[in-house]
Amino acid sequence: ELQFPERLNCATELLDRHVADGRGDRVVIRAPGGLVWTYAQLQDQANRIAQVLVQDMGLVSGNRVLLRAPNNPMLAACWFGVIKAGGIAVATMPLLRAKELKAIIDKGQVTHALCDAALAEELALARPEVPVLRAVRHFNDAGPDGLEAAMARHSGRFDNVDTAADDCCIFAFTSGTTGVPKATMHFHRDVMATCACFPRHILRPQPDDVFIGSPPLAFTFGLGGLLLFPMTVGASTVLLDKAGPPQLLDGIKEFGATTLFTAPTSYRTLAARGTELRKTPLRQCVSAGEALPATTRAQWKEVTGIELIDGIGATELLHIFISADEAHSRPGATGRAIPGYRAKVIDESGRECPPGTVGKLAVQGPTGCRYLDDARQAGYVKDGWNLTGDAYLMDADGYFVYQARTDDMIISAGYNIASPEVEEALMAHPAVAECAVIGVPDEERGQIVKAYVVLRPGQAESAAMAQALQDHVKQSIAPYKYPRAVEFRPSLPRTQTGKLQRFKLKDTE
Ligand code: 3SK
Repeated sequence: ELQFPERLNCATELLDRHVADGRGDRVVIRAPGGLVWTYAQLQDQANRIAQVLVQDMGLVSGNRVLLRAPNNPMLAACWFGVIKAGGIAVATMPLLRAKELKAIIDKGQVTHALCDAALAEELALARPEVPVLRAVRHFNDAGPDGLEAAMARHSGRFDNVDTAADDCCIFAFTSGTTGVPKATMHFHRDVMATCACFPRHILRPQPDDVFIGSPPLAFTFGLGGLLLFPMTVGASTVLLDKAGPPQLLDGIKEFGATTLFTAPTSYRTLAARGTELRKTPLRQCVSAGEALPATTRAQWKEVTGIELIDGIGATELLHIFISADEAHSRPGATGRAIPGYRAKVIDESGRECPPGTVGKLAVQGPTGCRYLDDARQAGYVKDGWNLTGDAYLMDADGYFVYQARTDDMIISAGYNIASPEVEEALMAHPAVAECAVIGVPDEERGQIVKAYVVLRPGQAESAAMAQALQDHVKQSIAPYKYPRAVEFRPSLPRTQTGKLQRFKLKDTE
């Protein structure tokens, strides 16, 4: 079991410790345009920001600070500045609009904000409606009122606030795939526990590794993968403000990245140019955020020679809790519970299912769900186990095989059909670019399987194409799983982190 001292500030452990131990000259962050910061420089910036927060903006320990920026070095410095000052970092997705920012500020009772000048507009629109937000500074702003001007008036030295290990330091908002946002609260010790699990047991990064990826730092997948995990070993990270597949590919080449964090959709697009990656130092590729189809894993291995590291995490548990390293991966399985976590599959009455039986995933470990003032807490944590909302089966060797989100299991004429399995079968058809499968009400069968399909460019939407896709599914998996209805769409609804929002399709039925 992980043990932490009673007093703990995770910025001391992840940032200051490197400088104190003589690693201050190592590079920690690179960004397009040539910006390079060492650990000592990041510490200097974060110390100045902490002083601006405390001395100029009146922050006291426990205040909540909204952070709003694309992934860039100043966002990372602000995150550490808030933590050093004893505040609670409330990082927000860059694409959020005023209405969504207002909901977060209200829910989190956010009193302070540090915002990239390029994204100031929506926050300014929200501000008149959220009087609780009393102090805002903009960064990446050369003006006299910008954060940088205020930072220049302070020294690069700051004694971190003496926080308790179980003082809150992060509110991570999640709308999940259902659309109603919740704030998950995480302590300083949760941050350190996360760093002691997936990176230590699965990724095992080296100090010379260079991390790169697409998830925003506002999504805990990105916060861990692109900031905290490289810093556990004094490695470096590349922060890209735009991180679509073309920018990732260029970034991997330009910065000599070794370690990639992105989602299956992005791996599928990158695979088209994957052979170019064989000439780069890229050696580890982590996939999470949504289920990884076995076809995507196989395709990536074939074009790059690299075995994907799959994982399932949750904002509620901060990061990944089931995974397997390259040597222990099994096609079709996410992996096993990472040391530190326990996982099991339970039935409707909470009893553990025998191996091979589909049920609800339940997880226990050093991190766990604490919603801020939300009745949904009782549904997520039962008898000390976190119910993630995923349907899984566990095999006899303790490997967990994803089936669906529990609300994405379709019951049709008495058959249990997992949406992702049908989607995977459809994705293997050469005409299909993306697809989503849901259950729709049907008088005779209770529900029928319906597929929404985005075709590849040059493919024609027609009844013959729908028939071809249905036949293809019947030949790939048990015929009763084939989509009895097929609808073509130009695109599919996704969250800002790329997760498919099947509920939006269900709402249109
Ligand atoms: O799988 C996810 O959605 C996730 C969420 C938070 C942190 C990490 C991950 C992989």
